[in-house]
Amino acid sequence: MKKIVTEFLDIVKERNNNEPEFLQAVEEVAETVIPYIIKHNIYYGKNVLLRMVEPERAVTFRVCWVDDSGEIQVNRGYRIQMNSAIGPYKGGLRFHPTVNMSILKFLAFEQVFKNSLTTLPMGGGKGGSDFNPKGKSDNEIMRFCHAFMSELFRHIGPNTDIPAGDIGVGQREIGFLFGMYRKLRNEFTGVLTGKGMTWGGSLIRPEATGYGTVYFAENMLKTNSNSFMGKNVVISGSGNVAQYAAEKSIQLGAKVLTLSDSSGYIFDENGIDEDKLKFVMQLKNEKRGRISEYINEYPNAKYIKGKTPWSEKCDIALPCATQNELNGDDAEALLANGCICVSEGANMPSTKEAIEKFHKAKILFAPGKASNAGGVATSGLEMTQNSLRYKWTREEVDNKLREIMEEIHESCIKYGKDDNGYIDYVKGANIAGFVKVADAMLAQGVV
Ligand code: NDP
Ligand code: 2IT
Repeated sequence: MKKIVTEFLDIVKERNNNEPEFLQAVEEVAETVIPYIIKHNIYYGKNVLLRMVEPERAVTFRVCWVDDSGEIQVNRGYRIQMNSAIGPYKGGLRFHPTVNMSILKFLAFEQVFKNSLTTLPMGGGKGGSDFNPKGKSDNEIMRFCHAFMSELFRHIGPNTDIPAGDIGVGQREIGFLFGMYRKLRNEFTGVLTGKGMTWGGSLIRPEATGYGTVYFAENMLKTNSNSFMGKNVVISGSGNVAQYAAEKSIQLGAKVLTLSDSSGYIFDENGIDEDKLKFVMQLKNEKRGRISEYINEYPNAKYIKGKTPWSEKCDIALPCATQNELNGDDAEALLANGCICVSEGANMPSTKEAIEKFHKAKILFAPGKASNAGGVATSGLEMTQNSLRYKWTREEVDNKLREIMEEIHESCIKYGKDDNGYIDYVKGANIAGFVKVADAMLAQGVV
């Protein structure tokens, strides 16, 4: 078995040897899915996984724009169209200086499995740019987004590829991107999700990833007759996902102790309550400030510069910032402090070593492709509402989101429960995600 996995990974490595994040994502999937393929004749010998690691299409393009001082800036734009066997490509756009092929291919690959898990008909894709939105004026953001869409528009469409937000892309950016698409195509369609509420957006989409991550964790805790009530929660990040993971944790009776950004984290031993979270949302979303400014408003809290929050004592950890932000040592610290549940809001935030330690300690661990799927699932609900030219209420969308998170949890149990009763959510999510896409690919032949 090990030999077949190694041989497969050697082929992928040879083709993509300068793409470490992509290889990391593929390795995790291969180790859990190949043993399943070997046991199931319909998939064996068809090179299905080998087909799935090759993007159906990958575009890169030049993005030129003029900054506020009149200087011409050049960035690189990307869209990876990974797999469309079960629906049009769907996945976010990331604007961050670290964006490259490896990062976007790992995200697009994860997205294929995640979207399959949502139960909705969406293929997988991802895109973005090495553009750094930090410190840019609203006008610069607008000019960049317009320039980016003036090329991207020819590759996407409501039945082809439907981008959304990710790191550095929120409702402001989606607005500018949508405006240029609408102008160039002379069409008002649901080509992007995460839109504003007055122009086709869905209620609960802004909250969905963070809420979903907590709903998934609540489902995991339920398998041990446990819940969020009275628990201490440590969260990383302070962007879209972290903010709403914090909000839902508080609503379920937990105490949120930390939030962070790439410069450091804040620790509030009295808990970040609803009022304090409102302050954070204003600070991050309107003033576009740094999390360190929290202690100016709440001087009893501490700011720990240059560190991640994983050494703080907690029951539940929700990594909601970025890939590989939680390593083996961090996992050990969490376990030593009695952490019983880790639910990933970010994509691939835990390293391979960290996941191995969580599994060895048999704690509840959910990989992002299962636990953060609420965001894209609600994007799917936004697409449905756009097609119906209709709008569901908050309660309707929230109920559907809860149901979807519960179904994803069930799928993970179906394929991930070991003989001794431990639920390996990584294995469960990978196999459940794979089966649906593989079945569609086999039905459609070699294309
Ligand atoms: P935002 O841009 O809103 O927030 C990102 C947060 O993560 C910020 O606090 C940012 O801090 C921090 N961060 C970013 N890069 C790094 C880094 N290299 N090291 C440490 N901290 C970092 O993004 P989102 O909240 O939307 O996304 C967070 C994660 O969730 C990502 O992994 C994304 O792929 C994933 N995700 C997002 C979904 C969505 O719907 N938005 C859906 C599913 C997953 P700073 O300001 O210092 O950069
Ligand atoms: O990683 C993700 O699932 C997202 N950034 C959201 C994608 C989407 O299409 O809503």
